[in-house]
Amino acid sequence: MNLRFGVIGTGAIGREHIKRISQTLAGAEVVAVTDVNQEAAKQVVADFKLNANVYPDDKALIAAEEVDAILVSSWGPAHEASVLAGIEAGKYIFCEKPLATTAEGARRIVDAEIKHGKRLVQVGFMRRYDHGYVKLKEAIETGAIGEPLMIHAAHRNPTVPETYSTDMAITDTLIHEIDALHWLVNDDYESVQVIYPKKTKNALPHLRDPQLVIIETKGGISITVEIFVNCRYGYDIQCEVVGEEGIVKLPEFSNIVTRKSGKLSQDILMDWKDRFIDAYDIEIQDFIDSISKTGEPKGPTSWDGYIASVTAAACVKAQESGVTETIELDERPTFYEEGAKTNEVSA
Ligand code: NAI
Ligand code: ISE
Repeated sequence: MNLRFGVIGTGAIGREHIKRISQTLAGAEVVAVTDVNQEAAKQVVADFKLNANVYPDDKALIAAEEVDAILVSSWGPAHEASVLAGIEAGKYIFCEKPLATTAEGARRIVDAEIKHGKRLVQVGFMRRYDHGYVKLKEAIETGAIGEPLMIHAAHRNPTVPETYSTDMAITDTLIHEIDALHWLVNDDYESVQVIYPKKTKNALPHLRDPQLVIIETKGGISITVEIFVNCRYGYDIQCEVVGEEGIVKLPEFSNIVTRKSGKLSQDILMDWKDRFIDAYDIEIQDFIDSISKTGEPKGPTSWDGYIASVTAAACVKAQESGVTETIELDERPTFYEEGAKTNEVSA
């Protein structure tokens, strides 16, 4: 039987996910949608010829009997309330990043899920499903480059809207690296510092851009991430892991090579939607298949969402203080250890 999705938030990524669930993936369908902009919700039903009900708000959609799973793709600050209501109703939840905009909010979700006693939530950290990142992790885990010592990463967007603020470089953009990098090297974060290099003339007056984030792990790995959201030339994600015996680096996104007018060239992607298109498909297919096979999602957990929210909060503090800030996590509940199932709420 198909997993029946209700989608909360039919903006940019909500529409992308609705399209992939209804046109590309197997084992699921979209049966309900809602958006504070009701016209946008109705439009998506018409555009993708969905056989879906339009609900006035998230509460009504979550309560609907035909909805097995909710997909939360509203604005970040609205995520926590929808996820908590979804857990309360015992529905499966695929939540776009961030799980919650505060560490306390993410912890409330963790506690609610543990109390429920079964995993319901998967967070949309799609890089864990990207072919390049999976290959990097394999190389690290098989010892191909020896002990990892450093990571150099970059997250560049051609441009951002006027509403994008300096802290969003962390909470909206770096959050992907925050999740992917500790997962890559299987280590915990210790501390963070943020440096502002010379500002680009292409950034609006209110925005510090670029930014350089320096993170130390508990195991002693030094990580530098450049965030540059007005780089103009393209959407560019770079990641290089330097080990004791060698280096591994993310592959460039494959594209045809053109020889013309005395030039050898290759197009660079301009949009995040294209760079991770396969990873988005795979993460949601995994959510659907895991629930069908085991009754639980097995992708990035609420605990991963909590780690990201705590780390993002420390990074924002470091942006403001200009000094090194520590990253302090609660102890990982046994509920989120591989294979563990318990409904004990950890302190
Ligand atoms: P968007 O602004 O295009 O769409 C958000 C939609 O949610 C809007 O239509 C808005 O009216 C609606 N909305 C806001 N609050 C709502 C509420 N309480 N109930 C129902 N609808 C509500 O934003 P976009 O780019 O689609 O981002 C949505 C979320 O997805 C964000 O959390 C963002 O960080 C995340 N995202 C993740 C990406 C990824 O690579 N994994 C890429 C882009 C966005
Ligand atoms: C956007 O919200 C995303 O999540 C994209 O994946 C990211 O690359 C971009 O910087 C964010 O604004």
